[in-house]
Order: sequence, then C-alpha cells, then structure tokens
Amino acid sequence: MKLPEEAERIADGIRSMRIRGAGLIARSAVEALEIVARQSKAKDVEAFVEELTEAARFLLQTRPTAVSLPNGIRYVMHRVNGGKGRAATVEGIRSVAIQATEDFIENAKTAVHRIGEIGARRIRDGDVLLTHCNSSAAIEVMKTAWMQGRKFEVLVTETRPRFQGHITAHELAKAGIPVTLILDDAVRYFMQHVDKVLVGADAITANGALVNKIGTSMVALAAHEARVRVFVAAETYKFSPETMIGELVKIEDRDPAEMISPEQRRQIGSIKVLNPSFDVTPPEFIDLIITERGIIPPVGAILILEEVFGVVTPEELREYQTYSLEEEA
Ligand code: RUB
Repeated sequence: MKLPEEAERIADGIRSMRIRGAGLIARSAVEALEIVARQSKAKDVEAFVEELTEAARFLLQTRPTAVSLPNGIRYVMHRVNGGKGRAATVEGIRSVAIQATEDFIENAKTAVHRIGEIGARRIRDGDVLLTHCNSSAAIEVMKTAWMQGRKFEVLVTETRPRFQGHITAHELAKAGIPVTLILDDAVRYFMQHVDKVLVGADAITANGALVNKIGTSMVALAAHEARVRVFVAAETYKFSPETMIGELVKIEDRDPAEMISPEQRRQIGSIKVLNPSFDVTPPEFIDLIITERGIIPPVGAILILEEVFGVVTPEELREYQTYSLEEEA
C-alpha cells in the first residue's frame, strides 16, 4: 500500500528506529493515520474506511513489540468503525477519524505528564536510582522530582547495542540531574548502592509482567536479589489486551549487524548471532507500576485492562494486532 509521503516517512522512521520508544511510536503511528485521513480522496464513506484500515494494517507491521502501537490504532479505528454507520458523508467520517487521532495524541501526552507527577512522589532526597534504556515516561518522573527540588542521582546503563542509555544520560544531565553512565554488565556490581530501579515499558501483560528493552529482566533480577525496589512507568495504552486471552507479546528480533559487523563476524568464523530487542520481567520482580490513573501493583494490571479495553471487541482485538495469530500457528 502507498501511504502519503509524510505518513510513509513516519512508517519508515518507526521501522528504522529514528522514531523509537513505545509512547512516541504510538503517537507517531496515529499521526500517520491522521495524515491519511486528511489527505484521503475517497469518494464514499466505505472507501474512506477501507483506505484507513489498509493504512492501519501497514503501520502495524513497522515494529512488533510496542503494544502501544496496535492500541493507538485500535483507539482510532474503534471510533471510525463506530462512526461509519452514522456518518453520511466522507467529510463526516473524516472528522470522526481526525478527532480520534487528535484525542489519542493529546491523551497520550497528558498521560506522560500525569505519570511524572504521580511517580515523582516516590523519589526521596538522597536516592540513588538506576534506569535502563531510554523511556520518556521514566525520564518524566525523574525530571518532575528534580524540578520539585528533590536531590538524587541516577545510574544509567549504556543499553547496548543501540546505546539508548546515551540519550537518557544526555536528557537527565541537561536537566541538571547527576548521572553516572555504567556498562549493562555492571548492573549487579552497582546494585548494592541503588535505592530504586525505574524503567519504562513497551508492554504490560494481563498478569503484570513487563516487556521492555533487552536486559531489563536481568536488572530486575539483580534488584530482587539485593532487595531493591523496581518501579515501572507505563501509560495504560501500553497494557496488552491480547494477553487477557492468553496471547504472548511478540519479541522483536533485530539485525545482528547492530551487534557485530559482517566483517568482524567473518573473522570469528561460522557463528550464529541473535539480537532480541526486548525481554520479559516477571511480575514477582516488579513492585509497582506507575500509570496515569495511579499507582498499581502488578496484580492490578488485569483491572486496568478491563477498565480501558472493555470496549474493544474480539474482532478488533484480532484485526489490529501487530502480527496475526495464524502467522504464529
Ligand atoms: C525503548 C524501550 C523503552 C520503552 C518505553 O526501546 O525499551 O523503555 O519503549 O519508552 P527501543 P517510553 O529503543 O527499541 O524503541 O516511556 O518512551 O514510551
């Protein structure tokens, strides 16, 4: 399918990770849908919805793990499909679609802000925090606490192979927060000095498990061993409704060339290289999840899912998945 140039650029940006982080991925995909809606030349309501549905399916293929992406698309398409029967003209359904995209983006931004306010209360003077990867929600918590006058420091992992930790370190340092960059492999070494681990989420499952950047589960394991608390900052559109019916969140496998150049690989000899981008942290290793609706323990994830996604039909669940169930079988 051919998207308008601007929307195509967004899809390409998500695929190539120029646009990354679950929250931004969702907002950008929804923005691409808005562009399609605005520029559509469809002659009737049916054709308009068909065009938007095709664009939605196309955008779903860009990255598989961030559940925020299908959830953002579902948010819009649920309203578009609901409005289909009522809208008599293309202009009518176009405005339903545009309103839905604008609402999602606005709500998503407000959610991060709220998480910042709610989470900041959990940071104390003198805390040593540790974070992994680059999460705008986790950063918002730290920046809000800092702006409120709390004094603390943050250990930031490099987050190989893409070094998202450098972005986090830069953003925190720019805000004036003392930052120490550490090797991913040094997490257990430093854990005895840490008071709290704070990370973001690509997905939260129905049983309260966390899907986040590869290495998060090892950070949580080291924290568990050292009796250090683990906090997760996650907007509710990162909760996975599919997991309520027993589905697993698909873990993205990325190009081995992110880890090792083809040249180096040849020199080593005939080897396999695997580069999964995310891992799963069990709920037992998580103390609390900070959402825009408040703080919940991991066992509360199912309640959030029922509250937020109760309106999603099984058909929509199946239709707007990042991968198809058939493909998995
Ligand atoms: C990013 C990552 C982040 C979450 C949450 O992985 O794992 O922790 O997406 O981010 P990648 P945010 O760099 O592969 O996209 O809080 O910004 O949504």
